[in-house]
Amino acid sequence: MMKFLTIALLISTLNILNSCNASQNQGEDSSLPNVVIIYADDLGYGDVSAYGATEISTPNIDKLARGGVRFTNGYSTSATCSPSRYALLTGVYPWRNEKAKILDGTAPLLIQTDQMTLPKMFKERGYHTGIVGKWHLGLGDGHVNWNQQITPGPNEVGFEYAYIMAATQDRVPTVYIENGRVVRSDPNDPIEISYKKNFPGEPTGKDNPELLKMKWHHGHFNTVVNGISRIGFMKGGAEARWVDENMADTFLVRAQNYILDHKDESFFLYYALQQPHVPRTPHPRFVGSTGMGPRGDVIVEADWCIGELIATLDNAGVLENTLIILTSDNGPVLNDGYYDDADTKVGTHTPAGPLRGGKYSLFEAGTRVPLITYWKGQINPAVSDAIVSQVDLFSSLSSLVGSEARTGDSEELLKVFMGEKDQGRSELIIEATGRTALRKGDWVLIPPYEGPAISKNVNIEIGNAPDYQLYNLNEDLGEQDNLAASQPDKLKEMIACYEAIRSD
Ligand code: NG6
Ligand code: CA
Repeated sequence: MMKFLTIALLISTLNILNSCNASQNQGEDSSLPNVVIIYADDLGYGDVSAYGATEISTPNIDKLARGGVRFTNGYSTSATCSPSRYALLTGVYPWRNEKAKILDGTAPLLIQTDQMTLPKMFKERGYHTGIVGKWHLGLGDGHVNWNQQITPGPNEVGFEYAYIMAATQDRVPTVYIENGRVVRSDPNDPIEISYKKNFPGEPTGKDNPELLKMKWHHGHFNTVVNGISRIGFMKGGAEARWVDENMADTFLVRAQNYILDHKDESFFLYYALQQPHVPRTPHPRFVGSTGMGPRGDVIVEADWCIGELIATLDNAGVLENTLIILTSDNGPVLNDGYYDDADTKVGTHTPAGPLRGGKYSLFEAGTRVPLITYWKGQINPAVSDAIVSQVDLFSSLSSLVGSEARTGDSEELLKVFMGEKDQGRSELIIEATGRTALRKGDWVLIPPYEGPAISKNVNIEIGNAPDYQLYNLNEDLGEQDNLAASQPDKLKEMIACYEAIRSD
């Protein structure tokens, strides 16, 4: 009897609460949860303690992993940034778009403005949509005037609020852009950008090593900003140039403010962290926190940011109505172009965990990344071995919010992401610097590709070989034993499947 009364009371309270919300939200479906995607840059499968790292501690990511679903077979679509982000936001495999390659800071917008996107889908369902952090999907039409409104960009493909860096931390323009306007721009000190030639009199890493606080190793010898030489040439915008060491805080505060500004409506926030991509520039309060140099320290910094963001959701009273998805755009790299001790101080830490390869690679570590879904009170803690890809978030989140939007490449796997089902995709195409491979069940097929087996600059096995490679991940997670010759039937089956999808 007592129990019945309690339930009855609860129901009537909920009804009252619901009707309050309904009037607040002017008829929108107030039961729709917020969605926050936290997207790290170059964070490897083995870089967080929840995935087995012992030399680095990521308590805030671990909290999400312990309280949510930790995927052991979660994939980005690509082993580099722009293509992975393209797939995340469009639900379309990047190898279908030949322009989906690592983009320069002057590249035009990669997503068509009439294309369906994840933020547009949310918007159609009444959400407010925001992006804070790394964009790297191109801006404008290829002839951007950085001193005027920069368009089209994130605002034109579905984000109502955008506070971004255009490309990467190592590429010009080294400025923040808020809703299409360079922050702190000055008409008396106009910004000019070129990826072809320097502007007369502007210092470069190549000619002015005395200005550098971090030396370049390969690439990265153009314009010097904040003591770090970048890819590409930049002139002007002295006041607008970012201070790398403050970037984590800058983005965090914008993301926190976004949550506070929109906590009373349903919102979708894409929080695209810049860590641990180069140049790695931890804020002084994180310097030395790992003994691994800047790469380890910025992972700890990123983890702290994630903790602060979760605390903001909690304090705003919306944590229990928010699905959080944490993942990375591609696998890890140590030396990606600067002398920052990443390779010399890594010690026994294994950024790729038990996987072979890394960033740029068709081997597993290129695209198999940490992937965690967390929703306090809704998702039960679990470890899932289901195969899921970031390209699936489009159809799955669409299903979550009651939208009909789907794409052919994006599988609706909502129950898998919610930890209610174990069966993910049966197969998936992965991409790395223009090459592709197939994962199907326990098996991986890497077609023959010309070129070096190991990329010399970054010292990573990128997957090139003169013949087909076939691995059984169930028995050989580290992809050491090529079964192409000993398993001809399996090889044939895999090639047929690969070619059928690629020619689709
Ligand atoms: C490469 C850069 C690398 C990094 C990468 C993009 C050189 C030699 N290397 O071209 O440092 O910027 O592009 O990384 O310039 S990503 O994570 O955004 O894809
Ligand atoms: Ca990346």
